[in-house]
Order: sequence, then structure tokens, then C-alpha cells
Amino acid sequence: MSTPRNRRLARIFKEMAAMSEYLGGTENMFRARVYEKAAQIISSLPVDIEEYMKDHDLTKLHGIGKRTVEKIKEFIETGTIKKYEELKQQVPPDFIELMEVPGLGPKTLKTLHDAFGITTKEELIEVLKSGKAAQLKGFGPKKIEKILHGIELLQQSRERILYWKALQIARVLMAELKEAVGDRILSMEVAGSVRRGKETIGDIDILVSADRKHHHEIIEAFTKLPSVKEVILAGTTKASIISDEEDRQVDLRVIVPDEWGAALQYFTGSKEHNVRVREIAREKGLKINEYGVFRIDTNEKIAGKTEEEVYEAIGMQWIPPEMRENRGEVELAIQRKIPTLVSLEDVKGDMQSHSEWSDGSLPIIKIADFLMKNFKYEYFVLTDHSQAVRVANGLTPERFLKQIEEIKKINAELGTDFVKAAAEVDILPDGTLDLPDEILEKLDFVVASIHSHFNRDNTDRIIRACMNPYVHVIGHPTGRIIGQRDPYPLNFPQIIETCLKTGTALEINGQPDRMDLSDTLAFEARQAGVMLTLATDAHYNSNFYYMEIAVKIARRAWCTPDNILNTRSWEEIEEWKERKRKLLKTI
Ligand code: DGT
Ligand code: CA
Ligand code: CA
Ligand code: ZN
Repeated sequence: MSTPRNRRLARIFKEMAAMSEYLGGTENMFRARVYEKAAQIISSLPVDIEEYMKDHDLTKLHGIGKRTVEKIKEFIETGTIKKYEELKQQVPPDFIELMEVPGLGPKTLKTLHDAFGITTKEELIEVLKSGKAAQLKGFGPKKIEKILHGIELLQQSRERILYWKALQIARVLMAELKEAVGDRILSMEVAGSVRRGKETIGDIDILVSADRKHHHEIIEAFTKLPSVKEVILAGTTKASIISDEEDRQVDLRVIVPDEWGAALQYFTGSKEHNVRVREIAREKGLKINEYGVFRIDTNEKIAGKTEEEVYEAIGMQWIPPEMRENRGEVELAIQRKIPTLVSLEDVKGDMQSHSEWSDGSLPIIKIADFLMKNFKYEYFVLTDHSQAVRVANGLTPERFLKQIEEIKKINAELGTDFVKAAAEVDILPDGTLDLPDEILEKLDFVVASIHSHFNRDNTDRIIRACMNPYVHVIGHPTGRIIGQRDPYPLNFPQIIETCLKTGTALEINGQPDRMDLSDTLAFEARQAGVMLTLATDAHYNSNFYYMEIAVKIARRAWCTPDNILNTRSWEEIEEWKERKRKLLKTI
């Protein structure tokens, strides 16, 4: 679990990276990369940084430099970093987030700043819309439109935050509440869209069950937690606060144990699911609300303590929260056909990750050690980039051959075939691949992904990649970055058809801002019978914890372990690969 302190520190490093980039020059650019890396690592650590540093060596395990470690220690001791305060004097505050807008890099911002003296977002929008910016070289109408669209996406993403961020905020508050009044709490759960695992979250809903005599004390304690920035209301059964991270509204509801199941069911939603459940109840002469299930004629209460009992009372099987979107799950529950969804424990390995050979942060052996220590995986699929992805230091065919040899050595030392020599091969603009078949053939696994030409329809490129016998899965299939880049246009039914015909899988990428495939596309693919893989696309060891996100998407797509390739042993994956090669010969 991440903590407010980790997130604060990560944000400081992230801002330092952005500000260094803005200031420019070789040295600052180098620093920017160092800070960016530190931010990435810290933001996905499972425990508080100070705690973590007690038994993990950041330099050795994560490749963080000594000077950065000093800055981390400075932050732990003083709550800030001197270098950060210095940088803040030199860059307008609005610019930090604006630099994330596509088409509006540090250089462009600087140009606009120097030309018009702008220092705020409003001033920027003004010079773009008024046509003033259009007078500058390189600011054609297309570019200006792209920037304005980017700013709009950014503003929208302020209204709803990413699932992973919301989950961290919820977990921190729940841990703090447990610390404060844990002995009064009988049960505690996050409800609403976070429990259902939606990709973006409006507000966070937390439920606590406790004896009525303790409700007041719990509400009081909640409003005083360290991560609370502002209290909106504190009533007898409900409190609403604003979190200090991301300024999110968080609603706490305190429930008596007899009504726990009914309240959890009601506040988990979705609204659409609840409406459908209520209809079914009414057909049976029953009424359901946040207090329980009642007979309409006598008003007798027949259920309310647990969710299972609430669903059973209206003739339904319990439904996993991720399925509660009124997409047919109520009908399945009546027929008692709710599938056993895939869970984190089913996953036998991560299907996309990068080492320092391309744009990852660590040598292969250190990643292998980390995975063996912290995960119960049977294999580690290393998928470094191919050469076309220059910004990611992609490997040439020769370097892939060297890497295969290195992996052989590492496996010999480990005494198992834990490390799989794989690749994330770039799909070139014409749909051919960035590696020759002679290399692909030698690899244990091949992810093929698009990293260029995001604006055009890319259906043809993906189809062509699927036709290669050595391509096993399409990575981050739609290319979207939530809040930053729209998915490229795709004829998804045609992609599904091709995957089925060629025996190619689609990836569910668990990076917090990718979530690609999305739950709805994964749903369509799963329904059609397309095999899916779960991957974190880890570039840092701490990123491997994103597997929780990939699993959540898969559950929202109603996936069972059978729908997911990496719930299988490597021997079974080999058989599956063989099936594709045979299938292609019949086409
Ligand atoms: P969000 O916050 O926009 O990400 O989405 P939710 O689903 O968390 O929505 P929220 O926070 O407004 O409400 C939490 C749950 O409470 C919602 O999923 C279902 C339930 N709920 C809230 N208002 C209503 C309502 O008017 N009718 C019904 N049936 N359920 C409601
Ligand atoms: Ca909510
Ligand atoms: Ca709410
Ligand atoms: Zn990629």
C-alpha cells in the first residue's frame, strides 16, 4: 500500500523533473530523467518509504543514485527538499501540469512564455484562442487545436481521477481510521466505483460497521485523520471530507451490523445495477434499500446483515462488485451462473516488462531477484523494446541475440528457466515488424505494439502483425493514455476476428493511465473468445504491483482464469503458441 508521504515525495520528484526540463540544458535534462525515475519508483512502492528503506537498498534494488537517496532522506527529515524549493522560484506554478499536455512540451511553453510573458493556464488559453500564438513560427492551426484539446482532457481528468490513485487514497484513509479507532470497527470496505474498479473515479465511498454507540466517535475521528484536508460535513451517520491528495471528496458512512450487507450492496452500486435489482425484488413482492430487504405486504425484514444474504433473499447468487454494471449479470445471478472470476492468485507471471537494456531501470538479474522475492510467479517475461522505438533505447537484432545469451547464463545461475527471453517488437507504419523472423523465432514470447502514428486508423497495422506466426499478443492495443491521448481509431470487431482466426491474444495493460484494453473492449474480446494476457509493462520493480489493476480490468470483463493466458504454466503457453503456428498454416 502506498502512503500519503510516498505520494507527496513522488509528486515533488515529478515536479522537479518537469521544472528541470523546463529550464533546459544538458545537465538539467539529465537531472529530469533521474527525478522522473525516482518519482516512478516511489509512487508505486507497497509501503511507506522510510519503512521500505529499512530493509530494502534503494540503490541496489531499484537503481536509485546516491544523491537522490540523500534527497529522499532530506525529505523524510524536513518534509521538503531544498533543490525543489529552489526550482519552484524559477518556474510558474501552472506550467508544471501544463507540460504534460501533448504538443505542449517544456520548449513550446518556454517559447510562448518568452513571446507573450504568459505565466498561467488562463493566459495560455487566451493567446492560443485569440490567434496571437498563430503568428509564431511552428504554431499552425492543427498544433493549436491539439494543444487546446489536450488542456481540455487535462481539465476533465481533474474531475475524475485514475482508479489506482483513488484506491491509494482510500487505502490510506482506511489504514489511518483503523489506527485511530480500530477497536470500534467491526467491518470496513471501500464501496462505490472504487470497489467496482471503474477506470476513473468521481468520489470515494467508505463504509464502516460499528455498534451505534460508537458512531459519533468514529465520525469524529475520521474528520481528524492526517490525510484530511477539509471537512465538508460531519453528521450522525455520514461524514464528507476532501483528501489532501488530489483534493478528492471522500464520503464515510457508519452502519449498524444488522444493516451492513444492505448498505454495502446499495452504496457499491452501480446505480444501474441497483435499479435492475430493485425491479427483480418488486416482482417478488419485496422491497430493497440501504437498510435491508423487506416484504412489501407486511414490511417484515428478511435480510440485511451480509451481501450474500441480501442477494439470496431476492433469489440471486452473490455478484462480484466488478460485474455490477447492469450488463446481464443480474440475469446470470438468477440462473446461478455467475462465473468464478480470475484473481491475483491465479496469475503465474507478468507478460510485459522492461530492463535497462531498453528503457527499464534495472539489470535483468535484479528484476528476477525482486520477482522471486516478492511474487509467487513461475516465469518472468522480459520484453525489451526493439530499435524503432529510439526514445526507449530499443534493441537491434544483434543486441537481442546478446540478450538471449545473457538470459541463458542467468537462468543457468538461477537453476531454473525463470527468465523468458521475449520482446516488445514495434509494429512499423506499414504493419511489418521491427525484427526479422529469424530473431522472433528464437524468442520465448513476442508482444507486438504500436508506438507511432497515433492519429490514424491502425486496424491494418495490427491485422498484419497478427498474421506473423511469432507474434503472440498485441500490446496496449488502443494506444490511449487516459487524460492525455485518445485511443487511435480501430475497427475493433475486425481485430477480434483476426485474433480468433490467427490465434493471437490481446493484452490488458495495467499501467494506471493506460488500462488498455479498457474493461469494455476486454469484455467484447472475452465474449468473442479472444485470449487475453495480463501485464504491468513494468519499467521499475515497483511497477509490478500494477498487476492488481490488470486483474481488476479482467474481472470487469467477466474473465475467468481460462480467458487469461498467463494463468497457465509455461508448458501450456508453449502448447498455445504451437496452436497459433498450426492455425496460420490453414489460412
Ligand atoms: P463515482 O463516484 O462517480 O465514481 O461513481 P459511484 O458509483 O461511486 O457513485 P456515487 O458515489 O454517486 O454513489 C455510490 C453508490 O451509491 C452508487 O454506485 C449507487 C449508490 N447510489 C447513490 N445514489 C443513488 C441513487 O440515487 N439511487 C440508487 N439506486 N443508488 C444510488
Ligand atoms: Ca463514488
Ligand atoms: Ca459518493
Ligand atoms: Zn509499449
